[in-house]
Amino acid sequence: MRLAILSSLALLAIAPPSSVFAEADCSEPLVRKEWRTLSSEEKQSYLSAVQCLQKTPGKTSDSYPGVQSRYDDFQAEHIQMTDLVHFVGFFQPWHRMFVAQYESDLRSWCNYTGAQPYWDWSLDAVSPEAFLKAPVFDAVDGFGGNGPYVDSANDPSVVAHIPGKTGGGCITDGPFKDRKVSMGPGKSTKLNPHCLRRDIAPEFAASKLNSTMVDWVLSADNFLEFDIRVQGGISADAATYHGGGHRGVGGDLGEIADIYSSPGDPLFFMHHANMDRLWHKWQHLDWDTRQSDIGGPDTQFAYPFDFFGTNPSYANVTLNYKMTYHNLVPGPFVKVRDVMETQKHGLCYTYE
Ligand SMILES: *[C@@H]1O[C@H](CO)[C@@H](O)[C@H](O)[C@H]1NC(C)=O
Ligand SMILES: *[C@@H]1O[C@H](CO)[C@@H](O)[C@H](O)[C@H]1NC(C)=O
Ligand SMILES: *[C@@H]1O[C@H](CO)[C@@H](O)[C@H](O)[C@H]1NC(C)=O
Ligand SMILES: [Cu+2]
Repeated sequence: MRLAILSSLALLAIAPPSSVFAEADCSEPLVRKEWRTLSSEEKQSYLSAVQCLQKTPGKTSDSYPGVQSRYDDFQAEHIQMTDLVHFVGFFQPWHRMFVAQYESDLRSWCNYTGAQPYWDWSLDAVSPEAFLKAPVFDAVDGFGGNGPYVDSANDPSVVAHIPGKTGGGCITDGPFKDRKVSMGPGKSTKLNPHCLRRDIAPEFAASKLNSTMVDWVLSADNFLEFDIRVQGGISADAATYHGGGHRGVGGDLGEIADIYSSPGDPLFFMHHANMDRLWHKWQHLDWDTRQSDIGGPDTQFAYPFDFFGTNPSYANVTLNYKMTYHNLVPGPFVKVRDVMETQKHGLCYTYE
């Protein structure tokens, strides 16, 4: 990021005054593509880069004892920040930068030359059967599939029981089959090596991730309304597409369903890239207005109409709100204003 910003300043200094800042800043944006449109070779190079990041030394093990790799820096920072960055107005800006840093690290530390792909789950959520066959779950050209069925109906550790869950055990195939997830479940950043579990809930996914849901979310006419639709409620019933992706794949027991430790499943970044694509799409339906439309509370659950039955004091998030990433992202903070556009201020990507 710093390098990109510095080089863009250098470019500005020599560019004619009439040049458009966005072009000087980012003339060749990375083009993020849907997983199934990538060639087998492109899929393999992405999956290898993720595995490489999981072997690259981390930077934050002094703060988070469970960190074993650069990949783990992301999981740890998410665990640490969960209660500050979900059900707040900067939920989407925070995750936009989080995914962009991941993409940047895959490229700079692991020689990955592509963009972060995304998973358009609405293409698979056409039926429960189709969802189970989603290309992202492929054992060779994907992230592997479900775990074996584990009955969790009476498991007290389950936060929300997801109807129709079909798995719950350790994944049995794919490139992450033998990987030990370093931290989680839950809030702990202590080292707790464990297998990656998935607990796919195909009916739930088909009802929360289908194109009707996407169209409804995209039809919101201001950011606050859009964001509330994206984030949904806490219960399984009240989930929308954010919770639908996490719990449609993670069910009762999967890592990705854990609001804290979910980045332990590499599909987290595929899901969040798609959510970022939909925010980008929503913004560009009315770019003049929406490039600067932001809102919602800076404090978890503090929605004005008492959406979640709580009533903490709060301020509304503005473009000047400073988001924290500790040492994950360069610099002491990132302003919301700097991530409103995906081709400015060091961000440099778009969506196909
Ligand atoms: C990346 O490429 C450089 C130059 O070819 C090489 O020295 C380095 O080992 C590669 N790194 C990884 C993680 O593959
Ligand atoms: C599609 O999503 C909508 C909104 O969540 C839901 O009401 C509907 O039942 C879903 N359709 C199917 C076939 O699951
Ligand atoms: C935050 O914004 C909402 C919606 O515009 C408004 O109703 C509310 O009064 C604002 N809250 C504060 C603390 O400014
Ligand atoms: Cu999150």
